[in-house]
Amino acid sequence: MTNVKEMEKSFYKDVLTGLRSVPKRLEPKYLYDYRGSELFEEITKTPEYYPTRTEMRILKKELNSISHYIGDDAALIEFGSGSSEKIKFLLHHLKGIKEYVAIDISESFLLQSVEKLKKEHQHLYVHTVCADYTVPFSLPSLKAKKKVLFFPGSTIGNFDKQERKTFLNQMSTLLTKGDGFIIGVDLKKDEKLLHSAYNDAKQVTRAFNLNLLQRMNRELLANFIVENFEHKAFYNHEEGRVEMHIESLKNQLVTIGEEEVSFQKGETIHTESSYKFSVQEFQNLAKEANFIPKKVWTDEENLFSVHYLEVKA
Ligand code: AVI
Repeated sequence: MTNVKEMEKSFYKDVLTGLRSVPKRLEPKYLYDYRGSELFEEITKTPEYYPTRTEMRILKKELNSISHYIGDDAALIEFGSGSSEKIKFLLHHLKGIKEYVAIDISESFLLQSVEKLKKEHQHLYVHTVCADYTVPFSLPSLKAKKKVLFFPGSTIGNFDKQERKTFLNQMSTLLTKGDGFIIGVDLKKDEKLLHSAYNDAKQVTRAFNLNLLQRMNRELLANFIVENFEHKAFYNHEEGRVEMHIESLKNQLVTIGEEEVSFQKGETIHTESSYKFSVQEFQNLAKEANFIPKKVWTDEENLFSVHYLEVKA
């Protein structure tokens, strides 16, 4: 497991490396400080951002089928949340879940949201793990018969090709034969719909993206003038992904700690990729990582998919 102090130190190192590379880029995990996590929650409530509510609709509609796959004595292990409606809904309705493990990179956000869950589900064993799940970590020892990983929201789409391969392989090593993995995966679709999902009218996604500059100002004593930058998000057809960037509106020099970084007008920092998949594309990836695709649930418009994978051996 990566501890929080190490994560802070590597933030500074990663920022300098990322902003000195060509093109400039920062890892999407840095979008999620406390404020970033709050803003992301807000994005999920905008009318344009269809993934969260569509996934929730699928979970509601397919509850019986999901219950069948989870079984009657399972530990549900969730990556990246603890506060979402999705987990509350599953814990409330699926009596086969006897234990819950919440894993998140943001310690304060994790502890706060899990505290509420504990009060609402007094008979559930609840564990919290503050970890960066993109690097190897281990699970606490669990009582339940079966482990089921839960990775909703299509966060897998924020990993690049190699990262998602590594992630899926790592997930399969956390499991033993017969254990499961429920994963939400956003589907390829009309570009206009994708464009507006990442350019919402209330500009919450813009605030979420630009918060990264404010985070660097807060945590790394940087002096970004936020008004000198703009949010940019578009679908890259060849790559099959929505790209989010922060664009510099002028030539400028920014101080970060004791270092300086220069920006040309129009130059961007690539802050996030959000890959979209076909069902077949994703199932092929899962198979390469020792999983058997057992079931896929989608909505009527084929916007989003939820997969149940079983680990082979
Ligand atoms: C968390 N992740 C799946 C979101 C996405 O759609 O890629 C993050 C996000 N970025 C902008 N809006 C939402």
